[in-house]
Amino acid sequence: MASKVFPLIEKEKIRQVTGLEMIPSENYVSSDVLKALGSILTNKYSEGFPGRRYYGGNEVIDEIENYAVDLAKKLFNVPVALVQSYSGSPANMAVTMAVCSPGDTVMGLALSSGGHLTHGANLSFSSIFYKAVNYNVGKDWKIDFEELEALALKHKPKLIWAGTTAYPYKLDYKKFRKIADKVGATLVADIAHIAGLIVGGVHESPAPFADIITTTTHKTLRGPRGAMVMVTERGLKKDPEIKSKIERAIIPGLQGGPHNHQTAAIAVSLEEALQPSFKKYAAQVAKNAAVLAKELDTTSEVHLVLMPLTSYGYGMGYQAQYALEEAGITVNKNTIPGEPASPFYPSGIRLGTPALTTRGMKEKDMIKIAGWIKRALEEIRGLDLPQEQDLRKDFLKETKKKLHTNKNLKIIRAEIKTFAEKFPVPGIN
Ligand code: DSN
Repeated sequence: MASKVFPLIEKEKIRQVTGLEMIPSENYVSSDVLKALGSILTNKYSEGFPGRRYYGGNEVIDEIENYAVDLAKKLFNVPVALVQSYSGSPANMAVTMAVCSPGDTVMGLALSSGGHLTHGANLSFSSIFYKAVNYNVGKDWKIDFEELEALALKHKPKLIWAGTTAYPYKLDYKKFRKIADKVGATLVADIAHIAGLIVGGVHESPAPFADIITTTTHKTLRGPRGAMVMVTERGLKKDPEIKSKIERAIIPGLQGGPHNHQTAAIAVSLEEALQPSFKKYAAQVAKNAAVLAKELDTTSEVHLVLMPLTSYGYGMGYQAQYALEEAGITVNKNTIPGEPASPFYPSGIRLGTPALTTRGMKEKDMIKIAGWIKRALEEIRGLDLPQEQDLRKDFLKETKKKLHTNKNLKIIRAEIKTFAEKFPVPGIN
């Protein structure tokens, strides 16, 4: 029986080729990464670590995992790498579990300032099982290190996260280190968003400053969905047992058998990231983001742009996401620092260039794309979020319908389709 899934995959392929993928945490993997991911390695159980498995038949799996580990150590210049975490959140859980006891204090950038759920956000394990303290960005939208230091001195966290998901600036790891040292905290750099930029030399590496580094493998690093946890020389000195503590947190603490097809695909992507061409890619990602940001009247030092929509009206994030989607541009609504509307109905959008750059787009293309974005956003003027909370859901439903039949957005979509189809998508074209 032919599965109903395959026609749906074909449908999704069309979406990925004819539109512009601008969610900054997304990317297109190579055909080789896809090949490893879709391989028979998914058939095998391998609880444990290379040379120490619970089940037999893992000779080849050991070779693959050891190879991925060696590549990660080389790429990020660290003495320890673990590649079994299923994704970024489980990796961050494993590190928190290895460093802290339940009830200990963890500190991270507030979600509303561009942090991550696992860094101490409400409703996340990181604030349910640990005492979470959040630091913020200041009026300039940059991390307020004075506040961070004051909070650290007051709350004496066991772990400080240096990591972001919606932050368009570079991070100063030295400043984080100084504060962590003042209070004896373990400094963990979550480089999920910027791993590829670090490999490419666009962003400073946290390896000399952090004790532990976590990353997903599927964002700017351009690998399969997955994650890695790494320990630096400094981290090993601070706690020589930290590697086995993290291993125990991964299994039996949080996970069962590793996803071997994923580990193999990570290895393939790390081989690719070690090629000189990856440096060029990373540099182009940042160049593209800087141009895109400038065209949208803001700034970016990395791969993403955080665009406030306050000049278009009140609480315009949803409306912008819907309008852009109709036009063939995929972005996500996002809170902006000092969010004037609500975290659930935010006032900004987050856009990025990693996926577009993989397709070969350059600065001149960003100028065109910014033009389409601005044209599409004109269509949301007057569609302000109602002040009355109980009207919002219905309003957004109606707005979505209205934007779906908007003629100007359809014209933009056709233009974008013609443009986008000129740029191949790895693994599809
Ligand atoms: N979902 C990721 C992102 O989009 O940044 C973070 O986990």
